[in-house]
Amino acid sequence: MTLAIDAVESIDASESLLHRHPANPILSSKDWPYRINSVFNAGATLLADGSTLLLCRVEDRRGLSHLCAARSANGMNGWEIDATPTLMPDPDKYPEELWGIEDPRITYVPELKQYAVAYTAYSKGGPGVSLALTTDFRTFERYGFLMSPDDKDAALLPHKIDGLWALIHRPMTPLGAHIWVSYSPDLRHWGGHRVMMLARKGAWWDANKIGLSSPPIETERGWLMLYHGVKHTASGSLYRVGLALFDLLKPDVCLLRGDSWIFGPETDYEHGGDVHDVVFPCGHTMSPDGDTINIYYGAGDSCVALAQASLRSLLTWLEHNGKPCCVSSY
Ligand code: BMA
Repeated sequence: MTLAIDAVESIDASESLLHRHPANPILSSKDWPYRINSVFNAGATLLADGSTLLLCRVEDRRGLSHLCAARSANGMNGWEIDATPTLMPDPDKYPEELWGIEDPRITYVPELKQYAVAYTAYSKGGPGVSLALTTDFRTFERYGFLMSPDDKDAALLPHKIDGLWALIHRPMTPLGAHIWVSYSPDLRHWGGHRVMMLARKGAWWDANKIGLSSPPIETERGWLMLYHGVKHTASGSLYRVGLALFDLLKPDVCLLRGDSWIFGPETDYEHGGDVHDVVFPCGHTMSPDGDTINIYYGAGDSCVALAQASLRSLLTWLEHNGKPCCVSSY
């Protein structure tokens, strides 16, 4: 009995882990300097001067997406949005970008002194993972398809592990959509594929389909990952966010995984929009206090919103509520 009550209390505590910004949604189509349908699923990073850059997925009025940068001194308001698209699909040179580019995740890579942007390229054969490097979010060096379709929800880890770059991604397989990690000596040739975490089955909130949210956060305890889970219901898909922790040196080893989600659609802008009931973080920044994480998420596939969390509280919650999870065979 006591155990059951404890479990309920710890699940309730999760509701206060992420705090929505009162000015939400912080960016929507009406803010855009040119005519668009929607803006959502933004990658995020701090620039050298401490300002925040969001690389937003913008859907045009044909239904195809490109990326556009918005910059702000405090990461909350006063956004300066590029007057024209920042990174357009380039299907003549990169045929995999035929139907647009989506859902960027940004990692600053000190060894390269560049930002690595992993994004979804929507090819005729389905979505795959592409990479571009940039120093200024004005010019980009494209690496093309890293992972062939169907694959998405990718981010590069910020440094090599055992001499190899590591990319987290989410291939679709006949056995489900699970989170994997792959390795490369040069960012071009990828191998050593390992499953990091499996989608659960049945009624779970993260059954059948999971994917990385924003790039993992390196902590002393391990790589802290926010991930999305998709529940298929009679009225459509329900996107929520959960927490897991992975070994720093062996990222395919899941040290802890929480059972309950920590963030899900609750407000009008999350329940409504072009796609109902979606919260979809693709980026975060760390505040100067070293503890407050600013999590930028797409809401309802229609706008960008901000929620803040304490890194220490996320880790504490996971230590109390998480269990080791093992991928015994795949
Ligand atoms: C996922 C991705 C996201 C989108 C979400 C909800 O599969 O395509 O870009 O936000 O679905 O529609």
